[in-house]
Amino acid sequence: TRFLSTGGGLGSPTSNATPFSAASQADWAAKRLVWVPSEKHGFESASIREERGDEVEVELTDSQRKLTLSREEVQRMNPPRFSKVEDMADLTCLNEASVLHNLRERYYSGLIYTYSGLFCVVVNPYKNLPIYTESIVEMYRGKKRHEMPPHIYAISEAAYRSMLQDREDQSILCTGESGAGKTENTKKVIQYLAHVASSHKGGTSGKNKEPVQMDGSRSLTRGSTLVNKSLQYGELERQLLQANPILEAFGNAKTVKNDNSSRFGKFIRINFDVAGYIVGANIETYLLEKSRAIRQAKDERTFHIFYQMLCGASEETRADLLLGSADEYRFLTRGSVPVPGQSDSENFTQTMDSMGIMGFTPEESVSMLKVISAVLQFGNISFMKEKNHDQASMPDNTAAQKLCHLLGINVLEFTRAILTPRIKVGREYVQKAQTKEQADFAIEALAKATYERLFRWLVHRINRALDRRQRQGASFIGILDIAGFEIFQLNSFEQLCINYTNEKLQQLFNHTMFILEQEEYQREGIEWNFIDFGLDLQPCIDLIERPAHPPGVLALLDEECWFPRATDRTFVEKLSAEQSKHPKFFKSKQPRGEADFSIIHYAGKVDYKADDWLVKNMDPLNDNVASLLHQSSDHFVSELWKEVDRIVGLDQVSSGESSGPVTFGAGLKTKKGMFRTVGQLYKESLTKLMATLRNTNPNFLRCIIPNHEKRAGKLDPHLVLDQLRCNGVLEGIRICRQGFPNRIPFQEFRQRYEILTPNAIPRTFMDGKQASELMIRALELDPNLFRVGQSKVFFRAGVLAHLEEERDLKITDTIIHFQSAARGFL
Ligand code: AOV
Ligand code: MG
Repeated sequence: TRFLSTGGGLGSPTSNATPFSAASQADWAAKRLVWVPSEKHGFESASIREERGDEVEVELTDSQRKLTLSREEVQRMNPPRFSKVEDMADLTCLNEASVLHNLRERYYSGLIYTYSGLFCVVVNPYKNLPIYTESIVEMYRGKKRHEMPPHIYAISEAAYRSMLQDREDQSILCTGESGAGKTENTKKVIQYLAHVASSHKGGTSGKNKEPVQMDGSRSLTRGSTLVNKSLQYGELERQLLQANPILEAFGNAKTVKNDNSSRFGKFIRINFDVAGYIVGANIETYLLEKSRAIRQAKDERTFHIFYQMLCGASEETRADLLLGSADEYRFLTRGSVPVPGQSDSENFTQTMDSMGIMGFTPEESVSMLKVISAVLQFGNISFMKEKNHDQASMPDNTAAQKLCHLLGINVLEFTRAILTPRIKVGREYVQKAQTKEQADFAIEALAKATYERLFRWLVHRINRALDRRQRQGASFIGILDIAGFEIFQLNSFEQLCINYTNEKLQQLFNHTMFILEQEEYQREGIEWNFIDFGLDLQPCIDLIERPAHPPGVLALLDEECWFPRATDRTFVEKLSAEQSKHPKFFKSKQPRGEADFSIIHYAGKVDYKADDWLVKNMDPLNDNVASLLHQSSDHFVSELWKEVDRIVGLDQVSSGESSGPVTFGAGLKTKKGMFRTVGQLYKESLTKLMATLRNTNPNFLRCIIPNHEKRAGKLDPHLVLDQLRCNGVLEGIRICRQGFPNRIPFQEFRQRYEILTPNAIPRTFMDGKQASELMIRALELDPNLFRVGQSKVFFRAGVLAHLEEERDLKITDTIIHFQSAARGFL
């Protein structure tokens, strides 16, 4: 089953291996090898020379340099029989160094997937490995997890089998930092399921020997439209595979970290009937980064579809959509930024093809593009400050005309709605002139809202295509692709939301681990009170989501949004006052410090800056323009704007003294019943997601980025360690260590270690459990170091290393004995 390593090597194993290669068994025992911290490698191999109280003198294997370290800095190395283990929970020395070493060794051999107890860890190879072909899908089909090397297919298969056998819904949760491979792996899960669970006749025959490219994936398998023509799938499966390319065109963008970065989170739910055939699917999305539609950072782009349209649209379409070139649009801050290895115009054709397969009508596609063009056009409207007063004016209305043409609204009405909107004062409406800042703000908000509504429509439309109501779903597998913890220098509202999500997901993981461990111990009849580590995360979660007594961050933010004269500053003050005693909360020390407050998240301390949080949470819009759009003569546009009553109008917001911070207050109370803040909406969708996930059997995939240069064959040890810490792998191992992580079936235990207890077991037949018990008695192990279950012996971390050592010495002795005996004989 080592096929996954053939041809997949990521670098020359010999060149990469030197300081960390697995020692031979003899070396390991004789030299007492350990791991010591190393700037360059994370950890490097050394041997113990002398132990003095709390200090240890070691000699580095590589340079023979001698060092004296404190005992905590030295981590034990696993015996060679544990080299490149597929499940790190099987390691007997469970420490950071060994985990890193194991991942690294495997990575350099092209083995990117590794289990760590309940987790599957995958390190982004940054190159195409031959491990996702149709024949490999076939190899995993019907196999149990331990029968095959670790793989995303093994996870998918296990989820699928467990769904069919136990009738339990499943989830696969992918997390990791940007560029770690969440989206690529999500696509592989769908590819796998579409293959093994296709209801299409002959679809699963495996006779198709053509090199069929199986996923609709864009970044890895560019240019392949074979999938569309393949007879492999039924219509539903084909459409399911197209959902990703479409979503990626509209929701992904090039960032500094990832050329195809998802700027939204998603939960894809695939429904199956009792026989295990796919009967439909549904996609839920979270937090689209809509601000990208109007502004991009250096070396970044807006959503792919903008460039695709600008490069790929035909002359005729260009004319219809009033398209210019990339550098004519102010919202394309960086003009046209090419993505290495990508052709925007080819991708445009593919996106349009995918939409065709999904069943979009040509009219729908054109309508969407029109709205995209309109989003760009919004940015070209510019205002001037009138000479003698603050009022904004629009000297040139060319852009506004184009915009209104595209959106099917009247340009005069639009101009009035932007420059002098009708605002309710008391019981009456008055027209209120806007300043240039207000008008600019309104335009940006409208452009962002337009794009967001388009995206929402798109998801809805895809769901309509994938939802086959006539066929009843029995159970589902849900795949979550959502950003992991984000810890930047300074963090905003978006990071709070994503970190809050990850806090909840980590809690779900800890809880699942706790339950499963508990069950295993019970099954084996072992007394053990496992601590529910999920409880550890509750204080931080409360700090964010608690509604009252005292209110958490989100509730306080909402409260402040309804409060007259409130600002981001008053929000920070109230939060600090309410939560000053919370153990996970820190108010920034210096009065005008960089950060406003910090939260001790599970993954570490995160500094938040509260600038614009009130605005981000309220997301106000010019409701005069919104209702114009709602009444648009273009059916598609009016459809996008059908829910206008949920909007907080700009009139509810006053931008203090000229350019001062935006404040809220006046008159908002009238709408409070209907309106929901961004924070509230997010909390609700997260609550719903968590409720769904809690009713599933979860499978956790931790994606790891090996370096920040997008380079194959390079693993930055400190970067990887940081991620292992953030994503719970190291914590999982720490929890493991509290129990009895190593489990060996009686038979295996006896075979390997009987040599240590030569006279303990009678030569006659003996039951495995009894034999193991006798052996353990003969070994005189401390009772706290082991438990004997129904089918296995359970050991504390490290005990097996000790047994291995003894076994080694014994074997060496025997050999020496034998050799000298032989010599003597001769
Ligand atoms: P992400 O989803 O985790 O980041 P992606 O799945 O988009 O990351 O992966 C980033 C890039 O890494 C891909 O475009 C591929 O080039 C490469 N890659 C990832 N996994 C593999 C793999 N298994 N084999 C080959 N190449 C791979 V983000 O959405 O940015 O949070 O925001
Ligand atoms: Mg992604």
